[in-house]
Parts: sequence; structure tokens; C-alpha cells
Amino acid sequence: MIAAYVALGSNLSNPQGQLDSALVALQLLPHTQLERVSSIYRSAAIGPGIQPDYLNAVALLHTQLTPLSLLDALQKIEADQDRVRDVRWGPRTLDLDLLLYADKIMTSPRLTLPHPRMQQRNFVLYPLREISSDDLLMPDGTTLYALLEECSECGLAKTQLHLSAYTLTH
Ligand code: ROI
Repeated sequence: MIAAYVALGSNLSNPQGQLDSALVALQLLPHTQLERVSSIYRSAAIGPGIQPDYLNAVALLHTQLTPLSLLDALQKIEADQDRVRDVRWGPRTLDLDLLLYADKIMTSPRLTLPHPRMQQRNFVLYPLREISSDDLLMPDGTTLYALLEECSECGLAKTQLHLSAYTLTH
């Protein structure tokens, strides 16, 4: 089984409900187990114009899917939840980003691993720490701890919100 970390984000159409539905869908993926889910964080939007705050979380999957099959599955979940890809970095109902797939490094037109912008995003790194550890190693040998040192928590707040889909089964 391969450990794969996925970031979840939403700032439209009932974000908490969007994350909940995404977790249900992640639990139904073939050849895959949903191992852990972080708390939900509220974060100021990165992107153009004035946008609502995001709700963000990170999940750990154990999977036998290949990186591209997993990407296909994540994009299908986004599409099922009415994700429309229009404005770059615009608001969205659901974003599922594959962050890490074991220690794989790859660059292809559809998928870059590790996720190329995860190092600058506090709404990814802080939830990731919650479900892994400071010692988590990036494929290039950098520790998560070192990335966190460089990444301010500014604009990020852990919420008390619960994802019912996940707590029901854990
Ligand atoms: N901003 C925040 N705070 N959280 C996100 O998940 C997020 N996702 C995005 C962009 C538009 C870059 N901004 C974001 O894709």
C-alpha cells in the first residue's frame, strides 16, 4: 500500500458539506483506504479578487491506485461536486490536490509530485503536520518541520467543525 496525502479545499456552496461529501467519496475509492483526516481549518483565500474564506483539510490515503488513476479518481469527485474550472485561482466548490504519493517525484502535463505549491501553503502544511509528524520527509529529504519554519500561520485557524462522514466510521 502506498501512502498518499490529499488536500481538500472549498469556499463555495456550503464548504463544510462539500468536504463531508468528498470524504464519503474518498472512502468509496477502489483499492484505497482513508486512514486519517486532519481537523478542518479556516483560511483566508489565496487568489484574485475578494473571495470567501476557505475550509481546508488534509487526508491520508493508503492506496494501490497509480498516481494518475488516483488523480483521475480525485478529479471525478471534484466534477461530481460541480467543480467548474474557469477562473485560475478563483473560488471553487471543491478542490482535491494530490500532495504526496509515497516519495515519488514526477513532472508530467497532468500531474507534478510533490504538489509544486504545497511548500508555501499554510492551509496544507499545518493540517499535514496534524496527521503525520514534523519528521515527515519530502521526497527531496526536506523535513516538514523545515517547511513549517518558513511558513507563517497567518490567516489560518483550526476550527471545531467536524466532518460527520469521517467520525461516523472512526
Ligand atoms: N486559498 C485557500 N486559502 N485555500 C485553498 O484551498 C485554496 N485553493 C486554491 C487557491 C485558489 C489557490 N486558493 C486557496 O486553489
